[in-house]
Amino acid sequence: MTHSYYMTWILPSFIVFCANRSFSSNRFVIGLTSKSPFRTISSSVPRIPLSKMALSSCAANNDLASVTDFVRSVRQQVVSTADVKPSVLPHVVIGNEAGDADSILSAIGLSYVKALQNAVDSDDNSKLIVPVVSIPADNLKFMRPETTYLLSDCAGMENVKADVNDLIAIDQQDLLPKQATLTLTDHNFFRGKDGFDWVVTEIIDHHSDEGKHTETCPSSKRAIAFEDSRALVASTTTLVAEQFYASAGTSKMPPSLAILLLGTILLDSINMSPKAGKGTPRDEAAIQRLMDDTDWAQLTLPDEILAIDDDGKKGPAPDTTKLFNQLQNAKFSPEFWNGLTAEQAIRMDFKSFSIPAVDSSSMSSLGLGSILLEMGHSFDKHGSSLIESMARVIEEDQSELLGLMFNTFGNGDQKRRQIALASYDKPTLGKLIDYLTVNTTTTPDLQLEIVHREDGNATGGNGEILHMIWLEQGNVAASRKQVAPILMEFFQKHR
Ligand SMILES: [Mn+2]
Repeated sequence: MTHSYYMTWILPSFIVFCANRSFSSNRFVIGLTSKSPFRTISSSVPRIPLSKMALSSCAANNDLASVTDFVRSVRQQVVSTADVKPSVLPHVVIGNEAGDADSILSAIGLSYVKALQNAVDSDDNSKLIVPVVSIPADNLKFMRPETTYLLSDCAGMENVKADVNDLIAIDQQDLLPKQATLTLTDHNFFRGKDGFDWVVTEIIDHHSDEGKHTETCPSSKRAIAFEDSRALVASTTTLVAEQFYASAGTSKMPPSLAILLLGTILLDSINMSPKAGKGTPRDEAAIQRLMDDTDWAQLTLPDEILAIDDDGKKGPAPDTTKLFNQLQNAKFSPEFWNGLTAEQAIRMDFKSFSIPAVDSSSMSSLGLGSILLEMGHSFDKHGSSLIESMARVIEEDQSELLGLMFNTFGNGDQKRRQIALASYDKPTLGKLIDYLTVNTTTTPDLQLEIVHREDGNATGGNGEILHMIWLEQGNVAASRKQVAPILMEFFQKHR
């Protein structure tokens, strides 16, 4: 009881006290709603600088000192207030269901930025902001090596792989608020969660806008950096960095947050490789500012990613190429991918999309998984179990189509993409393949070439035959962000 009292009252009060004391004359929050997130970070909105003194005098003792302290205190508050009906609805921030580094770290990063901003905005300091990991807790621990490297090795969240850690994941039902408002990061359509009343009120994303949640999330609250079939930023974490700097004045970003954002932007932009065609000037500007404008000496980074200064000595700052290579190697590690079962590999980075069904009154879905191995190698390695798993996933999800996108790197930034499409509906699959390969008018042209057709004898529970086509994708720059809308368009218009 005393513990609960302390957590529910004293802790928030302390933050309020701290905020009022240190920041009341230094308002640095300009307000999320009052400006376009598409504006560049050199926005001309007048700012009142938050002095470093003010930041450190408060940060020394409260839960906003680092991203790790922040998530720990959020979890403690959630645990201790589980039975208390809040006077203000908690606000959940969550990434997409595939749960890549961008989804998980943009949600954590944006929550922390919002909390930092609220701490100096005395009108709105009572709101509990809860970042939620969008995949099951065990998946993060065991199946996201690049994300756990950033969180534990770089940002100091040491217990990230422990059974009880500081984060809250989507399958930890007891810890999730039953009622909440919601910010979606790295996606813009939340399909809902059984038993939970969550209302989307804000979107921060870089995917094609599916036009959902418009009643509760009007255009002024939709920061969707996607135009003309292209993402305007490679990473949602670039948008998070922009939001921080747009209201921070001269105050520096806590280095524990800076390293999470920096690592994710490097991963998503393929270290700003021009050949990969992902990174944009906004990503470049964010990387520059994170590198130049962070007090790296406050953070102890792993030796293997440290930059070497002019004297040939390792300094406290990260080397962007070393950091990128470390993360990329963790993510694409063949040992890691070869260690997964066929179904784990399919579900590892998986998204499903709603499409109108044949009778056009109901909806069905298409699923798209991303596998970081070569396609032929994957089918050889798993043999029939990969095809059987594909059949099972199609049945479980009641999908019309399952696509597996195989994505590998050769030496340097040599990229290769392949797609395997599978469906029980042979005529529709045939039409789709024609749509994609014969006189195609899709934007962009995926430059697909058929390499193999198979009418698999992986009969599922219903005894039907699974039809499958393997394709080589010549346009190696086109990721799921481009491929998914093309497939959706086919099902909407041409079936
Ligand atoms: Mn993303």
